[in-house]
Amino acid sequence: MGIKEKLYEKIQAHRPRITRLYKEFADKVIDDVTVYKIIAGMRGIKALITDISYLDPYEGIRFRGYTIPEVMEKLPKPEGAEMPYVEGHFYLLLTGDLPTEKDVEEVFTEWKKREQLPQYVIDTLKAMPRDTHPMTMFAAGILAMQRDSKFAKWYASGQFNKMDAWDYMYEDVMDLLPKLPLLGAYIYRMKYKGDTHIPSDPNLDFGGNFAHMMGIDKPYDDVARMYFILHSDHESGNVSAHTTHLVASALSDIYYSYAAGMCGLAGPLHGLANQEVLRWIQGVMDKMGGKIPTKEEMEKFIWDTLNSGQVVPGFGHAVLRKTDPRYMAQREFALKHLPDDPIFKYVDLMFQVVPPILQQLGKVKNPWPNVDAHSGCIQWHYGVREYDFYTVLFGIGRALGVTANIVWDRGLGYQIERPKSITTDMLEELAGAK
Ligand code: AMX
Repeated sequence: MGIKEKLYEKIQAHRPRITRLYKEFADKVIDDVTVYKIIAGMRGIKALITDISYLDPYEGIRFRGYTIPEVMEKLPKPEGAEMPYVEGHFYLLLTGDLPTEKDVEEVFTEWKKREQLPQYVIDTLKAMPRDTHPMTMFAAGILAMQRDSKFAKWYASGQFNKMDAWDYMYEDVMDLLPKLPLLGAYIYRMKYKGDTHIPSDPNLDFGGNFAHMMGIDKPYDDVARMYFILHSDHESGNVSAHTTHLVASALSDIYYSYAAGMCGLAGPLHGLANQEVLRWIQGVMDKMGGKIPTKEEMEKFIWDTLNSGQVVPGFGHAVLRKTDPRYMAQREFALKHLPDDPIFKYVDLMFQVVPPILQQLGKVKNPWPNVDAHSGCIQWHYGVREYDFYTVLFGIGRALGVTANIVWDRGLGYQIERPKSITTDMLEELAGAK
């Protein structure tokens, strides 16, 4: 059975569960909304459904029920590669089933047919000033492709019906995803490599082809596969996933929705944290004259940062309460491939020194490192040293989860999102503060 048929079968099997919940249990209370949750950005309110991934505070992310080590072990890999096919990971996210080699081959072939970047996207990028932020270029490139949306054309033709909407969303997603490595690599080489470009290789997979078009040798192909898989999804309340879902709930197509999500990812509290970590480490390196600090010296740098009112970047998390398994996956890779890299030595030292200090503060809910404590270090090692570009890498990975999500949103007929807002007066009254 092909991926689309399998998806349809799964959607049809799932629909009665949502219909039953909606009809028979509509009034059941699931969560409390406190004043804290309202003011703290709707923090933690159980108000979204997604089956693509689930974030357990102590265990970290599970993609379709599988932990990161399980995903890395169970998904098919290109010959000689350490990391799995991104194509296979998308199959898992979309259908919920582990792919066979044949399933991976199908996604690979389908994506190769659809990967070409339209000339008008290249023209759009070229028309932008070269000092435009790469995330602005990335979002603009995606948005420009909206003219080719099959979902939007179908809607405009007057034939829209809720039951078939997933089909057109799926087609748009399959058109968009394979273009993203080309778009990312094009932006990178246009901005930072003198506008010299390396054509896509028809024989290379999503991650391998990205490394090839970036112009970086092995094992950067495995770095790319790992990076895209690790960043693919983190359930649906984070800014990029939620924004994509929200915009799509207005029946906007994938191009509008995902471009909006990318604008959210570009914010410093979301996708930019990885570059902050590198900046912090390099600041310390400058002060140390390139030497690796002792444990005591590192402790002093951490306290200096805290005492000057700053946070230690790469540590803590809004939901997680243990070391991020996405951090651990990258740490394992670094221990194997770059154990002597000076930046890795700093990252490693921080792993030992920071958590006990943050614990001493007493207020930090999660003293452990998050994914961003590691990502920049590996990119830097392989020569991607332009910090601004790191969020584009994050964005390419994030596309895998958020697009799978909105195909399912249309499949299950989720409605337009419309929470209610109230005034401060009303909140004070409801809280008994008046
Ligand atoms: N260093 C110093 N203080 C920290 C800290 C850190 N790494 N993490 C949390 N704290 C402080 C908070 O600033 C807060 O202090 P306050 O009460 O004086 O304002 C207190 O501990 C309680 O915060 P929390 O409930 O533990 O965290 P949060 O949910 O409010 O914030 C996060 C989570 C990630 C923003 C925060 O841990 C942080 O700023 N970390 C450093 C930046 C970072 O690594 N961001 C990347 C996050 C991953 C991602 O989404 N990409």
